[in-house]
Amino acid sequence: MTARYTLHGIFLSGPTYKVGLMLTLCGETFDYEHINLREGAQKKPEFLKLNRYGQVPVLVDNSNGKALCQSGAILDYLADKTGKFGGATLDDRLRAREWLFWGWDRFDAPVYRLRAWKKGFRQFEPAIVQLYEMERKAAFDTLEQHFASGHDYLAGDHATIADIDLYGVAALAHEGDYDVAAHPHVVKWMKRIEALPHFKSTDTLLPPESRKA
Ligand SMILES: N[C@@H](CCC(=O)N[C@@H](CS)C(=O)NCC(=O)O)C(=O)O
Repeated sequence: MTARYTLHGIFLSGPTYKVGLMLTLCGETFDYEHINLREGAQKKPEFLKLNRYGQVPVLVDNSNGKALCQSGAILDYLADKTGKFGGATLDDRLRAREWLFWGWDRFDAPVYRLRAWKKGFRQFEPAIVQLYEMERKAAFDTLEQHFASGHDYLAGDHATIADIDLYGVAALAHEGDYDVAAHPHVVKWMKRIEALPHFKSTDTLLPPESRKA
């Protein structure tokens, strides 16, 4: 039987992990379709019908046929559909979205790109590496400041899509040789997310091949 959701992605992809983590924390089972980026499967016409940008992740909601892309937008959709992690009040929902957009502006790019560089997937000139290193540290400093000023989560008193999204980034920073331990309040927040029911880590959540729920 087809599960309610099908996640198209690749196990090495940070944004695919974010969506998988949201589904898992929401207790949703999902089919998983491995997209072989090395073979360019994401640029094939049949995949472009699902995502015009030719990227993973894509989430298909099999209950209505909708194909969604952009991990932050997918998390927002899932919060709406499941009633979970959307934020308890209007203020929490607004704040969660601010952090989501901040993430893509300041956090995801330097962390993901330095990880890809370290793994040899991408090449950068030394000056670009230096710029990303500065941006990565500045973003972690912003998070540290937030949690050091008495907040347990990014928006309100409970985990929201913002925590799930930015946790998905922070959890991969060490693969770009970043020492997250330099930010003790960020580490405590990460442990809080890891203690949520059904949590799965970056290396256990997604299989290297397709699978049915
Ligand atoms: N902002 C997008 C980023 C997606 C993204 O960068 N996907 C990468 C894998 S991590 C990809 O598909 N790269 C292949 C390509 O661009 O051709 C999201 O959050 O979904």
